[in-house]
Amino acid sequence: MTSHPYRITVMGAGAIGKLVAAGLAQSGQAVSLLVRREQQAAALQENGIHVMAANGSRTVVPILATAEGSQLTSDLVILTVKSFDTLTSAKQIAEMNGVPFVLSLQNGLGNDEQLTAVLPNERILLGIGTYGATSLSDYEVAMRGQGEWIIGGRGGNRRVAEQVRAIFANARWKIRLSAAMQQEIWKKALINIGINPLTAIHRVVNGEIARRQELREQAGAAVDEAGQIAVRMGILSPLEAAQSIDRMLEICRLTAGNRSSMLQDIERGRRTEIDSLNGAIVRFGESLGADTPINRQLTWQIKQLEAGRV
Ligand code: KPL
Repeated sequence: MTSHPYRITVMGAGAIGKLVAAGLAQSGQAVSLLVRREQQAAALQENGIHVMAANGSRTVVPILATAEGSQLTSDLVILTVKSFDTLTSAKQIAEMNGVPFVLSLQNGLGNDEQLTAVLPNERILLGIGTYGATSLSDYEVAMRGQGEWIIGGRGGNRRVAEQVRAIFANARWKIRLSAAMQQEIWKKALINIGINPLTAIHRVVNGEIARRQELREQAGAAVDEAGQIAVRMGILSPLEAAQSIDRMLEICRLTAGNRSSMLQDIERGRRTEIDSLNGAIVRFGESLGADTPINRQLTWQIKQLEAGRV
C-alpha cells in the first residue's frame, strides 16, 4: 500500500460497516463509506455516524458517504456487505480507479471464493470479527459487545495484513493476524451457525442462547453437526470442532445484549445470510453424502421467516 494517510473505503453501512468506518475515521484515517441507497448516503452525510457505547454515551463521527463508487480512489476497501452481495461488490471494486487491497470482514462461508473469482488473489485479505453491533437507523449504531478482529492475507500478503492490523490497532480495536484464515472463517461461521438462526427464530438477544437450556442445546447441536462437516472436509481438527460449542456460548455471553445480524435482518424484513451459514453446511454435507438434519431444519425455518410465512 502507499504511504500515509491511507484512503480507506468501507463498503456497506450495516451495523459492522458503520462501526468500523466510525472507529477508523475517529483515529484519523481518511475514510469514505460506500452505500447502496442514495437516501442512506444523504443521512450519513448530514448526521455523521452516531455510535452508542454500552454506557449509553453517543459519539458523532463526521463521515464522507456516497452511493457512487466509481468516483472513489482507495488503497484499501473494507467489505462489510452481506455474503449474498459479495460477487456484485467485487465487480464494483474491480471497476474502481486502480485495484485496491480488499479486506473482507463478512459473515459466512464462500466470500473468499467469490472475491477471487473477480479480484487478484494477492490483493485480498480475509477477516472475521466477533464484535456485537446493532444498527439503530441509517446512521446510528449501538456497540453491544467487545470481541476481536482476526485478519490475514489470502495470497500470503503478510506485509499488507500487518499494515492493516496496525491501522485497526491504532483505532483501539482488538486485532490479531492469522496465517490460517480458512480455519478462522469456519470457526466464526460455527459461532454464527449456532447463534444467528436461533436468535432470529425466537426473537431473542444473543445472551438468551447461553441462558436458556433448550436454546443452548439446539444451538450446540447445530454447531456440533456443522463441526463434523468441517472435520470431514479436513478444515478443522476434531478438537477444534469440539471447542466450537464453548466458543459459541462464550460469544453469546460477550455480546449478551446484542441482536444478531440475522435477527436484525428478519426484523427489517430483509434477506438473511442463512445460505452462507447453515445452508452452506447442508450443501457441503450433501456433497459428502452426509445428512445434516439440524442445519437443514434451521435453514428451512429461516427461509419461512424471510418469506413472511410464519
Ligand atoms: O457475528 C455476529 C452476528 O450477529 O452476525 C455475532 C458475533 C454473533 C454478534 O451478534
